[in-house]
Amino acid sequence: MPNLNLNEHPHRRFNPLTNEWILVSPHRAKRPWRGQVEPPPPEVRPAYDPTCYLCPGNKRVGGQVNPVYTTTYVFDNDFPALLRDTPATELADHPLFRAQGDRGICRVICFSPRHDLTLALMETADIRRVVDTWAEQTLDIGGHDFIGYVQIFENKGEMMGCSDPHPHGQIWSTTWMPREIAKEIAAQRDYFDAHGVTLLADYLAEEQRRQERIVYANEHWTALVPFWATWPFETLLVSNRPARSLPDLDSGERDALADGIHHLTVRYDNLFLMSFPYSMGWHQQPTDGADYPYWHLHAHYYPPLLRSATIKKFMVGYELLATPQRDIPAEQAAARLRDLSDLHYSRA
Ligand code: H2U
Ligand code: ZN
Repeated sequence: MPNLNLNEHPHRRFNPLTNEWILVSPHRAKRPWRGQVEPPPPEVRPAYDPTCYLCPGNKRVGGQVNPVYTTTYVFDNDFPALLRDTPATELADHPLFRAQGDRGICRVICFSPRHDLTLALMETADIRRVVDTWAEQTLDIGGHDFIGYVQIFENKGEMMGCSDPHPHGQIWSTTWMPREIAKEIAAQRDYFDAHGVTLLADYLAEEQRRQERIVYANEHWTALVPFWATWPFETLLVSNRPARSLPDLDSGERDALADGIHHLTVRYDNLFLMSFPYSMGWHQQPTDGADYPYWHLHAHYYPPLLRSATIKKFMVGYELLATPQRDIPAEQAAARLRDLSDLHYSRA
């Protein structure tokens, strides 16, 4: 038997953060593919849009009016997925029909007053304001006794279901640990118990040694395509120090994070010469008051595009029914992102 070649042979890779396997089929990346697709014409947006419900001074769908804000602005979601005062009672009259009332706080964060910007186009000093707001909101929402986990995220682009191009993100928080967090708690705890260091600290050290999947790094942050990436251009943004949460970060680490977000999102836009869609979000230690020495702060970026501005990776039959699958190996995706310019294509 010849040795396994990860660039040629179908194989599976293990995701140690979730304890799940994914299927990689590198030989299929060579399969025929018709034609080059032209990037869509650049979307020109005004700095202020009178019909946008997130622009400063405008009326939201729920009837509230935004202040004439000049920096990052947060408001309570007018259509929250969770409410603060739901009865917490459990319906457990049959083990196969369980339900539990849940409570939470949901907010919307406008990254900038400018309707026409995205994180990729914002000044690094303004991205730093977003980082500070994420940290403040984690403390504020997580400070409520009934909140166990604060999930910060951004849906970007129509393809990811984003409802308004005005740059914004969201926060949903719950009393309980959501599914992905529960998986990462178990995996990071078991690793820390066995090795005495965080799983991501050991992983980062090994990625720094191998230099195959790192897209961008600065003094405090590393952006890489994880060995076990599922989406074609998925990345993980990890703090070099095992900080547990955004509020833990000192000023230098926050500036470096803003720099990391800038460089990663510019490269994403430069990949297919478009405002690159993705869902991203932070995984930080829960806020239920327990101790999480094993938690290592990181963000996941999940972009849906595969080959061009319009051709996306479908997570369909096999992925839904069996296990996620990808074609281009993580190393090739990382090399493509790494080799892109640091200068946004619209400014080049
Ligand atoms: P997206 O990030 O997926 O675009 O969602 C925007 C959120 O903004 C969505 O949760 C909220 C919606 O409930 N929203 C308001 O709170 N007020 C509004 O006037 C419109 C949208
Ligand atoms: Zn707007």
